[in-house]
Amino acid sequence: MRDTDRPQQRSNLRIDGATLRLVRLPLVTPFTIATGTLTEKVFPLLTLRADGIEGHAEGVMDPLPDYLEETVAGAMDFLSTVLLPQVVGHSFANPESLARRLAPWRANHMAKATVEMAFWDLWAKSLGLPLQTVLGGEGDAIDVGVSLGIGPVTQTLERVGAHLAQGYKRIKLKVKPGHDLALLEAVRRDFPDAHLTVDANCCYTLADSDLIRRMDDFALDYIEQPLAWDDIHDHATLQQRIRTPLCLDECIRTVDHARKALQSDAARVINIKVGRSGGHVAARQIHDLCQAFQVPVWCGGMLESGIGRAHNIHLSTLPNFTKPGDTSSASRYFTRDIVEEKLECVEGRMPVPKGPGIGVTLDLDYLATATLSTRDFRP
Ligand code: OSB
Ligand code: MG
Repeated sequence: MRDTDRPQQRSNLRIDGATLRLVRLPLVTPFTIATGTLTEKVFPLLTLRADGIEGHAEGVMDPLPDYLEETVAGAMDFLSTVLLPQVVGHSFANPESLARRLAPWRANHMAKATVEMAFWDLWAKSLGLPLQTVLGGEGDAIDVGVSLGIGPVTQTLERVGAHLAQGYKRIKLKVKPGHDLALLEAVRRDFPDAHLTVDANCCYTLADSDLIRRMDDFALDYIEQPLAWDDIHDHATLQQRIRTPLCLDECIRTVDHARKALQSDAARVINIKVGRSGGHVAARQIHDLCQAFQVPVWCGGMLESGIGRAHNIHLSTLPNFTKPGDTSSASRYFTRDIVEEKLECVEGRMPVPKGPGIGVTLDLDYLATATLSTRDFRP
């Protein structure tokens, strides 16, 4: 076929402006995991513009490098001085070409994801299609569970019961040394049939193998990220010592991490977080690779506002997201969200926001009260 015979292609999208905000939202309930307690959610919120259309995304890094190595302050600087000048004023045919522009820099997957995801929203809107459609997903709603932070066992029992009664399809319990087997015994005794998992956020080592093996007695769907954030090899060793499937979270920041985990049997389930993995291009590649290995995936969360939550929901409609994700009702996290649409579950199912792109719109009045700083970028 000669070039001139090809059907007319829509021209590239030229990013003609960007706004980077730093936003702070108080959390309804403090969230405690093995590495510490969060009482508020502070995050970069990025808007990219083209032809009068806006695309949005948020960064999932924490103020301190206690989940992974990226930080809010570091990301704000990297976005402002390096990433945004590289895309504002430039044209991209599709999200893949934008992702290639960001690829040369090492790591910083969360900061890169912020830009890449905002472009996906922009691009889907320019095509008049929902994000899920351009990603290759389908369906009106997704299955979800909840992630319960560390707290007194009696309080956790109440929270498990309340969330099961609301229809959530899986309960994930945060654990840490000294807050593990007794908690599991109590929860399993009261809820013999619940889909239960634990998430250790990297707080054990191979020296704890015997303790972790005792978790086999509680019929857990999987054990999430028990060992170090950067140690796929030790997880493979641990999987040989236990029956319960391992699920990796922190370890999976790139497609290559996923490949190595799958090839070495270090993960029989993978938690995909688009905001942790450089964006939707990589998240979808991880999804596809897991599918080839017949390894199920689910969509994790980082206590996102409605912007990141909407991205997660759309991604979760891809076919290999066969386990319930962490994308639960926004009202569990915030008394008021920064988007107009209510992202609330019905019987353990989260509806997919309708309309082009991510399908949610900023509540600019409330956002103004939650914004700590704003910076505009022009070509
Ligand atoms: O490990 O999945 C995790 C929250 C913050 C940082 C890490 C994790 C989590 C969660 C909560 O488990 C997920 C959510 O409810 O958004
Ligand atoms: Mg986790």
